[in-house]
Amino acid sequence: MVLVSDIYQSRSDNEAAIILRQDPVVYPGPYAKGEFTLSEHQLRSYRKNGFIQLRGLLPESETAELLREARELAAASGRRGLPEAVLEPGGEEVRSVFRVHGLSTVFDRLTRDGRLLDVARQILGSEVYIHQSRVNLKPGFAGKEFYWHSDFETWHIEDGMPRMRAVSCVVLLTENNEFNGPLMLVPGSHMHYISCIGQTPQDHYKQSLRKQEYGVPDETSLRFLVQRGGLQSAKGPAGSVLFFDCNTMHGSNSNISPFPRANLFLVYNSVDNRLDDPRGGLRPRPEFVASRAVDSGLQRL
Ligand code: 6CS
Ligand code: FE
Repeated sequence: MVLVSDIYQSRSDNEAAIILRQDPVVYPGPYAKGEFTLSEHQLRSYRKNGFIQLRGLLPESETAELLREARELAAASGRRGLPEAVLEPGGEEVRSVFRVHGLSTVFDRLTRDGRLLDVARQILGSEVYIHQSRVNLKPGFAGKEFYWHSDFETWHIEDGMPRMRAVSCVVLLTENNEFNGPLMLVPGSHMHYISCIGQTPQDHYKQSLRKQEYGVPDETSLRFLVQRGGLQSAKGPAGSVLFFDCNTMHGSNSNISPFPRANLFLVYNSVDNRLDDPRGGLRPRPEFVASRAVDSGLQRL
């Protein structure tokens, strides 16, 4: 099938463009109230900024266990040369491990934990499944940056995600501070879609997960977003949890401090927003980066 028009067109023209968001930020639905759902006030803040950070959502003892699990997984998958283990550009250190909810029962359970799942369902207004999961390790001295991007731009073009109806849940596994390259977000940026220039090469993910060069917004658009919304960094102690909309512009600096910065990402997508064909004749990315083989929503624990 050839798509004649795509409301979120990108990487198909040689000019950048800014497109207004065509989708709700918070979807009405059957999961608006639950044990761990956000308050009205919190939800309003999420809707306005495109993210919300909850300090101390997970207790220290639990976070320490998750960090241990993440490190073991990184070491084991790096040693075995699994495709899920992505190395730092020009280095040997493990940068990210993907599909952690498939590799570890601890992370699998966490995806169904009410503290996270209630919020994801509340925001997306439906049952949800995991589109992508990963740990970003950003080791001290060696962890390289993640340049500015909207996840949705990549998921729409490279994975065929139809609409903006996914939310990333980030569990801080170590403290994130001003020294170790915390995530930076542009408040309000989720309301604009930055259409990027450049054609995407086949199997782009092999390169982009180490260092992204396509699907990168232009400087004029970034300036526009930051002038409107400013910047915020997601600093906080381990156990804090950040929920951010799939179209929120974000990035992070490299970590030249001695302190490692490890974060777990669970991306929830609505079951009503399952993946289509990628745009521009691209081959679908592998299952460990973009899940297609899920038949039903997550069962809450
Ligand atoms: O390509 C992806 O799906 C990923 N790339 C980045 C830089 N962020 C989100 C996602 O993990
Ligand atoms: Fe991202």
